[in-house]
Amino acid sequence: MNIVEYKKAIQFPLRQSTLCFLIRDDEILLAMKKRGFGKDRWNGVGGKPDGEETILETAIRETQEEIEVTPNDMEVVAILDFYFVNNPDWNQQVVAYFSRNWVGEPKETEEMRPQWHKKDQLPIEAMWPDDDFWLNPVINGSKVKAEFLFGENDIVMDHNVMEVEVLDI
Ligand code: 6U4
Repeated sequence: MNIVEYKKAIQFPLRQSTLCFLIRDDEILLAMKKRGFGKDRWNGVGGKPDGEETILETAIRETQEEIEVTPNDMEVVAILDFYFVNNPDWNQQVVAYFSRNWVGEPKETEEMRPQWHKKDQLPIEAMWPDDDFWLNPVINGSKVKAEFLFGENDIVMDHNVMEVEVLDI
């Protein structure tokens, strides 16, 4: 099974969700997911829209809820389409943001435990396997449009990663 074949058989549009990474100097803020989807993985913070919220409003609210920080600037850095062969309910388009300016200090909540990491020392073995394909180019200044097909145990069965000039949400 590859992405082209899989996409012929599923419902569109994908539901959207968000990821936000705080950036300072040579560090990136990752957060350990303590429960639910993605438990025990380091990731950005984010989730699904509530009601009629825009995707940007969602990204800001989720960051407030999960690490008690309010981002002031949000740059869209990647749009990631995720397909799960065994769990189509998990299929989603993730809009990923970098924020370099925010109010508050990252705090642990019931959902997430935030921690600063050196940009060149990501804990990749404890992150989603797709992160290995797109996060470094984004850290190095690229904007990325990508799609991933996951199989058993979230193994990446197929992927396309494109560096682009402009990202349309
Ligand atoms: P709720 O209902 O809010 O408890 P939650 O368990 O927080 O749900 P959800 O669905 O709101 O999860 O958000 C999923 C989070 O995981 C989003 O921030 C997007 C992120 N995500 C989903 N698939 C991912 C993947 N393959 N790689 C990745 N992040 C992913 O790096």
